[in-house]
Amino acid sequence: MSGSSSPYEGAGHSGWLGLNRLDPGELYDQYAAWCGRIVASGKHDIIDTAAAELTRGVEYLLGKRPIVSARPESDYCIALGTFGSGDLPDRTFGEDARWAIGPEGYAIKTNTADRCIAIGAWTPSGVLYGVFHLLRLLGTGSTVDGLELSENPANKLRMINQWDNIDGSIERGYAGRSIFYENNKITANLERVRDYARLLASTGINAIAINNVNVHKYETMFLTDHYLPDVAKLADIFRAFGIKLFLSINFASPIEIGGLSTADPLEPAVRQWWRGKADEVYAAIPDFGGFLVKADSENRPGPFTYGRDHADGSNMLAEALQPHGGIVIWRCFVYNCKQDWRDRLTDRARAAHDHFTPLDGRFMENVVLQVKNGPMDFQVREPVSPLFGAMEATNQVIEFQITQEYTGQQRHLCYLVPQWKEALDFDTFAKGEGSSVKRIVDGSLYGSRRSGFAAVSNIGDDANWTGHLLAQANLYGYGRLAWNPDLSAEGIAEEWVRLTFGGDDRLIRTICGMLMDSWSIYESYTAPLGIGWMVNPDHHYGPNVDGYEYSKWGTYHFADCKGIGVDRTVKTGTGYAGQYIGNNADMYESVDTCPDELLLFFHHVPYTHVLHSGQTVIQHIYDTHFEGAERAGRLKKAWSSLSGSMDEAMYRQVEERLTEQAQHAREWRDMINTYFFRKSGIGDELGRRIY
Ligand code: GCV
Repeated sequence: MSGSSSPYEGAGHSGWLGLNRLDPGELYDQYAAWCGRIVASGKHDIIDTAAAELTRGVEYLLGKRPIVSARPESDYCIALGTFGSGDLPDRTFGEDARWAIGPEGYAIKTNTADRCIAIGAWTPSGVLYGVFHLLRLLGTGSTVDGLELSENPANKLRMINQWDNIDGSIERGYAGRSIFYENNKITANLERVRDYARLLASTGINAIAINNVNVHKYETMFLTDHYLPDVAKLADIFRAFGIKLFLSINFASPIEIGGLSTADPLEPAVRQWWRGKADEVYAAIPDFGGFLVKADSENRPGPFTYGRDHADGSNMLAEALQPHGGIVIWRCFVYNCKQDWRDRLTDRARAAHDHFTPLDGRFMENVVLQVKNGPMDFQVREPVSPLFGAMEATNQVIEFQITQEYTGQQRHLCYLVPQWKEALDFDTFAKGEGSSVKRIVDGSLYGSRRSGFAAVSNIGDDANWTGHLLAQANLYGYGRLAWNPDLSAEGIAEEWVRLTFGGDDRLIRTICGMLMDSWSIYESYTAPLGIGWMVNPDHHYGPNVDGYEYSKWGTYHFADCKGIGVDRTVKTGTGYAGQYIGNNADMYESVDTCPDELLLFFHHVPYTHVLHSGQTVIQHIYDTHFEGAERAGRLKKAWSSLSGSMDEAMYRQVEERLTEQAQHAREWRDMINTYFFRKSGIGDELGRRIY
């Protein structure tokens, strides 16, 4: 890497945008021929950003800074701009090409007649995304002779949620402290925030909620004069990268900062208070995105306190934001977190569907429900939430968790894109075959006006952003998938590896292989067959089979000396399987058709139950845990084979994490195997060591 003035040079700070210097040769000459000059047309801050990003990227790659200016007639150049500014993009793209492009889309074409590579779009954001596309092509060594392509994002909302607190901590953060806040203030280090905005925009992200959905005392005051001017400064930074700023709000704000005695959504004074608040926020931030809300969830206030429902609560806020074009993103993570573990009928998995489906059709057009990918809470394996496909008349976005709360906390390698793809490709059968989750969240199945992706970020102030350098692939992959859910997990991995580490084939194959194996490895040495949760309470790291078994959180495995699993069937269990539609309900209802990997999520079975794989449940537990720990060890060996073929600091960071992962995988193996051996009294067929 070169050309950067970053204090974190060499530690992964530039991420996938710190393009490696190209060696002299044919490709270098080809790029150098086109990239010496950048001509930008259309006056706009985002166009300036686009030109600056291209300049920076080309400088990294070629070691020479391109000139940004109007061009003398005969020079080759990259010409970028919005249509209608009467310049090279206008000359390059005909009517057909232009009309194929939506508001955030772009077209790129090598126009030999006019000696330019043109990047054209209807909006400045489209131009910026086009620039990042071209940089991706350059960074992955693609030819730029004869380019002719156009792209539109599949999803309108492509959002990141920060779970950052004003004291600088991050809920479920595993990469240092917040880059946004310190000591109850919004940070003055806006440079770091700008670097983050750049990384996000380069993957296509267009929205960010900058504070934790658990909104505490001081963050509640973000809506007041005390904090709004600083929030507006953050909005300025993100705006230059085409990213809208949102705030998580406290439903009880009218009481906590408004001096009212109630937050009842049907109370006129409360509604009036929110309208006034929205006016103030928009006066400070004219393009403010809206509110993200966690209400009646894990002890947060909400409409239930007043005997109202979630349509009442969200519509009140939507009404306040509507005149300004803002939206309410309302989370569906609503369940009883004070359950009695003795109660076998209450099922946390059912809760979101039970609460929200009766409200279908009652939400205002600027309310969007944010639904976690699974019904529980970001476990390594869960079925898809049955809410997808169950609310035809309601806008929905899917929520993923990039931060690895239950998937190794960025101390273990777990590339999550394959997991997300499985959820997106899941067929809900809501309107017959082909009703995949991705078609619900992109709005095409029901013609929803608002739709998309949200995800909890995995970054902090660690030099390399994500703690585990390879966890950057999850942030990158999330953005790419939000733009185009049809991209393959392998393709995204390869792109990220090429951009981050450069083009050595052996290195690319090795790291891609590690990424692609990592989810299955993590799953195999942790909780088996979809049961989840066997972690230490609170911090959620490391094995503890009964950690949540006698708790109030509704997260049980019900293991005894005979068997294990949760009976969620309609016939004999909680009835959760019946929340799915048609074939899916039938598939999960029967042990004969339930997929092995989710067997214990849906059924309580004896340890001697034979899986489709031909193994008994108990032998499967032993086998996967022995193999999983061994495979974790092999990840480290694979990485060792790359010693000397990359920046030493980057190599060492990852080596350290993989060493720890291998050790902790053995701890998982031994705890889980020992627990089930002691419970069941059944030995391992292969006589391996169990304690
Ligand atoms: C922000 C899980 C996490 C909580 C998180 C919550 C949520 O329960 O453990 O830290 O709170 O999900 O998504 O709201």
